[in-house]
Amino acid sequence: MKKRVFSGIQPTGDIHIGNYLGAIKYWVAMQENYDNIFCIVDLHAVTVPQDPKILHRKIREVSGLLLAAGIDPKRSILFIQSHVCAHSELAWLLNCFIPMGWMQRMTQFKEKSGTQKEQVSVGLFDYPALMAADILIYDTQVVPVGEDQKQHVELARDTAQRFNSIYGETFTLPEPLIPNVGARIMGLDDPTKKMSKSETGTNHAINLLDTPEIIRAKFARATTDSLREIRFDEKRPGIYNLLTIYQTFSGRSKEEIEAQFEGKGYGDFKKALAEVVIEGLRPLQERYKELTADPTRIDAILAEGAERARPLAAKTLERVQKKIGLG
Ligand code: AQP
Repeated sequence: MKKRVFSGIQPTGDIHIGNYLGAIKYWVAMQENYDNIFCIVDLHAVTVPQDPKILHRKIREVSGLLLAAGIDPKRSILFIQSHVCAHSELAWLLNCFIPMGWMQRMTQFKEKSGTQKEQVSVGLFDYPALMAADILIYDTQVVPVGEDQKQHVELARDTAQRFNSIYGETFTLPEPLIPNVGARIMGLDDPTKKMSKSETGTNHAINLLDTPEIIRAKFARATTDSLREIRFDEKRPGIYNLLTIYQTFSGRSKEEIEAQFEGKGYGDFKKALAEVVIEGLRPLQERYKELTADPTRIDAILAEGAERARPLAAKTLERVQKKIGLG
């Protein structure tokens, strides 16, 4: 029996190389050895205000990018979260078992709500409960995510454990799977901040659909430091982040990269970095163009994915309802 994998991505903003290196790349690689379910989490997206037309378009764009990156609908279930309503229903039930104190410790809520804690939606605060439902409803064992989502996966695991201890064996306990390299790609304009779709700065992120000219210009402007040596030194966040991106796209070791750029300047390194990223993204961009030439194709894949996900989710929900004594 292959282990069950579940992971999701929000259809918000532009998908960037942080999402790719921290998550999507691993989802693609894991397809062979795991039983995979990947989800476009549109219900998570609406925890902050969204323009309906843009959201609808972004759901198709993200789906197209996942398929172009190599998610194979024959081997993996790919679907839109809101098409399987059992996610919301289980989230409600989990809400009734998750202590407020656990939720109040979630760092993503603290970061995203900032100084607006009284104004943001209840949904944003409750985001981890919905994510726990997404994971637990498929008896997930492994959740491949970037570093920023580790705390949420741990909350899902704690919730499963708590529920099981009250009602007996009900949920499978999930484990986060965090990549060794690329788990936390930082912003090009501010390497102390995670690269994020919701950051608006024009030089913050390299997006998967950026043209070669844009990629070259963004890397040329990326923040570094006043030193010269090109070394993997975590105390120098700008150059460290760029070197990590180079490492993941080139597949070379740290030693090989440091030797390659020995005696060279930041300008030369940034040019080489841009080229390796452009070449790395080229096949994905070409496949994306082909796929989106027929807009009905992506919708058909997503509809089929939801058909396959629904009975799996319904089975877990029914099990939970029975344990609680509902109906
Ligand atoms: N900077 C990052 N480095 C490595 N991995 C990252 N991920 C996100 N940013 C980085 C991983 O990408 C997957 C999908 O992310 P998401 O869309 O669910 O939401 P997020 O984690 O909140 O990502 P963003 O880009 O920061 O989006 P917004 O701004 O919309 O919230 C996840 O596995 C995540 O860990």
